Amino acid sequence: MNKRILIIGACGQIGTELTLKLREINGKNAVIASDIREGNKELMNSGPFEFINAMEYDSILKIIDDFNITDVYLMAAMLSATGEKFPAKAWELNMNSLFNVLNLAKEGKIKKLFWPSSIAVFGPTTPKENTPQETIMEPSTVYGISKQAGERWCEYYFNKFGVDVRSIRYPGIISWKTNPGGGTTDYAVEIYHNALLIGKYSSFLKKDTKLPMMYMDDAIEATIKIMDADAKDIKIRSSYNLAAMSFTPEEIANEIKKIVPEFKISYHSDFRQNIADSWPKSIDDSRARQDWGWEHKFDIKKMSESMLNSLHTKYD
Ligand code: AKB
Repeated sequence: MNKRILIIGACGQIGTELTLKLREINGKNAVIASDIREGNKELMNSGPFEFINAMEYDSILKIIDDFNITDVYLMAAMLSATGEKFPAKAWELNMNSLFNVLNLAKEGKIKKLFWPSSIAVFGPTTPKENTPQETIMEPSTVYGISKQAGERWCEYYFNKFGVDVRSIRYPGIISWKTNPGGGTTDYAVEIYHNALLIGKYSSFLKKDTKLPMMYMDDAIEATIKIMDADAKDIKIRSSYNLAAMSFTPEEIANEIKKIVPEFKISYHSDFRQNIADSWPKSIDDSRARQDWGWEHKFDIKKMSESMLNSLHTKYD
């Protein structure tokens, strides 16, 4: 049977580009985009779209039946910074949406499931440099707690019910097509927009706060690669560490200055500093590289050139 894909949360930062790429590969009618709100023009014009609330089991089931869906990507979630403002809502959305799709897979309604985890599963007691796949995990944010619990449930559904669920721990994702919303790593996207629009940026993280990051093209490639891998090669059914680069606000500002010499940065940290301080600085992703051939392509230089070129064209 041909692959038929449903993306829940298709209008978000990663969902938008994932939908566009999967449509390019599989054909537009094989990929159903869904969200509780409409997305940008490019997304909305690229193929079929359905309104779905990720917390409503019956609405997901209806679309799965109507479109003979085989694979689901659950991209809807409340991220770290917003999660701290609305803890109960974050828990409810992040957990209920996951249980909905895990149960649909358990009941044989879908064949394969992608669910993103995050570096937020780690906490202040985790080793900060080259954080191993298996290590101390004591997340201190609601978002991180929901992702860690989610990982345990994914592994449980695989072991108990044979659910083919695959997951990666995304670092901060940097992209130009759609803005992120409510994350702690969002500064690394805003900084490029502000550099081009007003030539300056006020960072909400301190200048030496190093975090693991990845360019969107690499994130999309990893997501599609883990879903295309042979089931026998997916040896971790909680979630894989994934990495590309790590940098601080000061380092990214210096990279931007090479292209926009008049760019100025200042630092005024807020509540997101505590969140960032609880996360790893760099990640050991050797298991993903070994098991299903993960390789990143973008470093900070290549990413900065691509971001500024693309945004320049967008704003012109
Ligand atoms: C966030 O900052 O909350 C996210 C993440 C690292 O999962 N970008």
